[in-house]
Amino acid sequence: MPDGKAVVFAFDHGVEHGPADFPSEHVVPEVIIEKVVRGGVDAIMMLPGTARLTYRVWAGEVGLIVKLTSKTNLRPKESRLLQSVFGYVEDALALGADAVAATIYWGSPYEDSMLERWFAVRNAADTYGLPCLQLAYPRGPAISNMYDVEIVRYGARAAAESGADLIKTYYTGSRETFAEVVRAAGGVPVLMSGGPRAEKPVDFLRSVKNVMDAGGRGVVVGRNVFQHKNPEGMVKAVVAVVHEGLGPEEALKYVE
Ligand code: FBP
Repeated sequence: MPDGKAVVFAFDHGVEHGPADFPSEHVVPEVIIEKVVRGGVDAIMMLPGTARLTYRVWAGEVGLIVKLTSKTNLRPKESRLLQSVFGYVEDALALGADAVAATIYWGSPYEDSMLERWFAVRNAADTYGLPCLQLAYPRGPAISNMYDVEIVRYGARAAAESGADLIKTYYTGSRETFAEVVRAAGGVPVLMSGGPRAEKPVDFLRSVKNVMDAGGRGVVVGRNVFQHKNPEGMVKAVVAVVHEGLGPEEALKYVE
């Protein structure tokens, strides 16, 4: 976006968590996508298959970030620490993507395989001049608290040093700690990953505001939007905080 900030709708949960993640009115992908487009998201991040399925409702309306890795929760627990290939940079290009994305679980026993995949994506994307978003998620047997600032900033730094153009990572719980994450990323824009739905929307908006005040560049949000009864309003509220600098309480007017 011209102001260097972004609100991205994350929509890979049908694979990552399964359809049970969606309230029944949002199980059909086009229904929720129409709502977030109306709400004014800047872009949607989804798998190539989902982008193909829903082309009709987003094409020409919002940006597209094609996510090229994923995993299901149907796998045995230990192999959920690996993201598999879900498509190629050429698929993203054919879909008219503005960027591509891939996850690395930093600290996973499969870190090495995910790095191979990351660099395959990174190199192909370079050929076509596509930016690469890294979902830099610290996760693995040696990590007891994946939201700890030391851990999150380590992941963000590793993302920056592995060539990410944009980093998506966990909120560390406060403006001060998230500022440390932003600093460790050394100038690569950092976006907050939404996380499980907050009981009160204002709490989520507060986190977004803290991220922005810490120097973050926006948010990639899924559940806090599609599990809300008013997804369009939630998107409007997040957009107001990210792009207009509204306070969380003030932005709530869009949700109520
Ligand atoms: P949310 O805003 O719903 O947290 O979405 C962000 C995201 O990274 C999705 O892209 C992904 O499907 C999900 O979180 C993965 O969540 P987890 O691995 O923590 O269960």
